Amino acid sequence: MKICIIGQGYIGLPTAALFAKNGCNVLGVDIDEGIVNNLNKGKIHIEEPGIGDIIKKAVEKNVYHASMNPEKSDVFIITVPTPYIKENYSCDLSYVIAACNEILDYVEKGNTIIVESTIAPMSTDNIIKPMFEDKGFIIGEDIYLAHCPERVLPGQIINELINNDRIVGGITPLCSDKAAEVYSIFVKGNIMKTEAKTAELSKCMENTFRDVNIALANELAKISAEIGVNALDVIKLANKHPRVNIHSPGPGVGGHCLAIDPYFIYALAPDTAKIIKLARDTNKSMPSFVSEYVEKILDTEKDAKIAILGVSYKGNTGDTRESPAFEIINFLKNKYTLSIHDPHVENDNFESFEEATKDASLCLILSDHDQFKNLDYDYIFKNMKNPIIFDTKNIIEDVPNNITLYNFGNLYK
Ligand code: SAJ
Repeated sequence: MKICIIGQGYIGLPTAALFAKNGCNVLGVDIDEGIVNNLNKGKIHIEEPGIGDIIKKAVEKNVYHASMNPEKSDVFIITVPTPYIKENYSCDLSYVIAACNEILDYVEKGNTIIVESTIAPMSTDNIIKPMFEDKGFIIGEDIYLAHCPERVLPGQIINELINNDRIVGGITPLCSDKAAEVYSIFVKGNIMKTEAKTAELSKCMENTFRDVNIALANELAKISAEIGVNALDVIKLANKHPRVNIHSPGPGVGGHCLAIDPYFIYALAPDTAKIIKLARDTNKSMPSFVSEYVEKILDTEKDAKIAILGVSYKGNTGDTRESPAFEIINFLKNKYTLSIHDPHVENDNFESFEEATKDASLCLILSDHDQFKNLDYDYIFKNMKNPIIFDTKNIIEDVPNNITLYNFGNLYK
């Protein structure tokens, strides 16, 4: 089976890798020439365990190659980004539409077309389906169209692509059957067939569920700071209830999914989606909440140096999309000297851990990288001007007596 995957990013590339590993001939299409050239040499551009080896072997065996243009294939899968439009919060389908236009000349009778990108409910029915109908195809008879959202967690993509249950939302039942056949090539989880619009809303709601729950945890952190209670203890204790699972407060919600997908629902029903919007607003307020506490912690020390530890939104990855760290940096950069260190993100302006912490009055942890979980406290004590740590990711349990630790458990101090 020949599979053409448009978009070789965080989802498209691992998906391509698994199809290539499981007997398919895969063409990975991307608009970035540098990425395409590197992929054809077996070099990947994302930090994700397991993918590099599979792609390298697939290139050697000639079952994977990358290109800037699609080719005739049995299956086309679209995995391009879907940002939101800032003015009205609606789903920006421009990359998906461009990808559909790109493949239109290559689609033939019998082909299956799958959109994996997260899209607002009704997008497949109202916008994507007509594009193929205008070309003369009858959906469900000539070609098969489905929305099949991915549900994988970066850092564990290979395992989750194989083992997670998969939603397959066809325009017709036959479209669902055809898409399910495609995923059965490597998916070991259940493949659940439904309508496209149900698949679309399910995916958006999964991420909204998490965003709303994180907002609740963030609200708890703010309430606790206000009334003088340890929020982290509250979470630990409340979560001993068998049906309670309060999430973790943090510096804000990053990534290309949780920080965006809830808006797709809000844009469709703004008067009704009240909790969804409030949760977004609460999570978006966390960078300023954290920055205000930094000012309180540093009190009178106006030109202090702060070591920013981590800018990626997710621990142990270099993924900085929608990371709240940048907003915090923007808040603080005019008042303090900032020195940024992130072992997973390449940036000429970033510094080593040693340089960043030298003479700093505060270590501000904004990413939950393993490197920050067990810091060398003796070194920090000697290297910093004032050995104070503000851990916004709840990753440090305890510190020696000569170090001051702030987290969401003691902001009222
Ligand atoms: N976060 C908190 N508190 C928490 C949990 C997370 O503040 O208790 C923050 C993280 O620090 C991060 C953000 O939320 O900034 C999002 O991180 P995440 O690890 O929860 O999720 P993503 O965005 O990397 O991946 C999500 C996943 N969806 C769900 O867990 C419902 C993933 O399964 C989806 O495939 C992915 O979105 C996607 O592509 O939609």
